[in-house]
Amino acid sequence: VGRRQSLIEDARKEREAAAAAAESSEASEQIVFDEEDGKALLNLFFTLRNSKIPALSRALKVFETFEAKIHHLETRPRRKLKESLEDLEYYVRCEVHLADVSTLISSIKRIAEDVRTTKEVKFHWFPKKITELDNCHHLVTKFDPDLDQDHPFCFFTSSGEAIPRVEYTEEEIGTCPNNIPQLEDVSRFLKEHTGFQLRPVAGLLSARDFLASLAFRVFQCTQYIRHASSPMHSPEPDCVHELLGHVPMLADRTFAQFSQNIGLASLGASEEDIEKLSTLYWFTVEFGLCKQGDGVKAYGAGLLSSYGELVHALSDEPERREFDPQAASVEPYQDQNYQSVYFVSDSFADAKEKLRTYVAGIKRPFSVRFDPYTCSIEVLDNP
Ligand code: HBI
Ligand code: NLE
Ligand code: FE
Repeated sequence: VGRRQSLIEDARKEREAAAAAAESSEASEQIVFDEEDGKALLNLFFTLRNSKIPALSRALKVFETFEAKIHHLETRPRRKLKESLEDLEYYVRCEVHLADVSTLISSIKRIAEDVRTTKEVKFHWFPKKITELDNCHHLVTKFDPDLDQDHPFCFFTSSGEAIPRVEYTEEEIGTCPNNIPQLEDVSRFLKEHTGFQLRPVAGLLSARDFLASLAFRVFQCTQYIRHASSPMHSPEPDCVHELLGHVPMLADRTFAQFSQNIGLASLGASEEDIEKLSTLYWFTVEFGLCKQGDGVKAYGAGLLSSYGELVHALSDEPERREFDPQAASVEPYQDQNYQSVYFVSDSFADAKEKLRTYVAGIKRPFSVRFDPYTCSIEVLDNP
């Protein structure tokens, strides 16, 4: 630990000195991370000084100190740059803890010459075929099966299968007038109109999984219903929210495209971009307002399914701002209470256009295209 500490300290000093000297680094140090386990894959190229000091073993000590797992190590011939340098270049590919990456590089720089690190591209897994949505089912809140033992609510069905019908109790039906529509019937209707289909889900999904399904025009829907004693607001989605809030919007062609575009933008995106996209989703799909004639109307699903918040949103209480994706993507939001800010679009078409511009600014090492014939995602490498 002591040696590691001193390496870290030395590296810090070195970095500061380097910054002070405004040393232009020829090396591109973009390292792409495997966010799942906090490891980075790193490629290093360097040359060692031709001297009596065993430079290679010193270099290897650095990898050892940082517990870097060496996947590959080779020497290769190289044009002699200076007389003092060896005509061999070392290439090391290793796996290292995210937090140690920059210190490891600085440590190698103290021993070796002409250190370069290359752009290694590693991004989050994402579904490329609609059937792979079976992997996108990570719940954020635990669904307690003890609570609803009587109900055959579906946790997940493979796409293509019919959504099981639920027999709601008298009390549940009492939350809304007449009856609760079955997801399977609604899904068939939507499919005919905009190609969207519903999939049953047991609760709140991770934003990444939820958004990924939108890329395939699949909307993951809860099937249970809020308690009849609090019909005006529910902090979590339920089928009142899905059916009164989301479904009408998903039946609109422009809006369906807007939703799919958010989904496509989310595939393989960084954690930070997922966070921004889900905030953007929140202020549009869930709580968006839109101009109509001289007035302002609500279109967000979270407003259409919550009479309480709908009245609040259109009152003088909250702030209403013109929709700007850049601003909306970083605006803090409320998921337990009513919003204090809403964004107003000129029209769906305008919102779709603005989103297109925003999405174009998201950096990914590839681009995606949805192939409607096969319902799959084509991945194109960026040049
Ligand atoms: N999961 N089932 C479900 N329904 C949602 O509306 C939902 C979700 N997970 C995440 C999420 N919404 C929000 O983070 C969006 O902003 C993406
Ligand atoms: N607050 C909404 C409602 O009561 O219907 C649900 C919000 C889901 C994000
Ligand atoms: Fe919702």
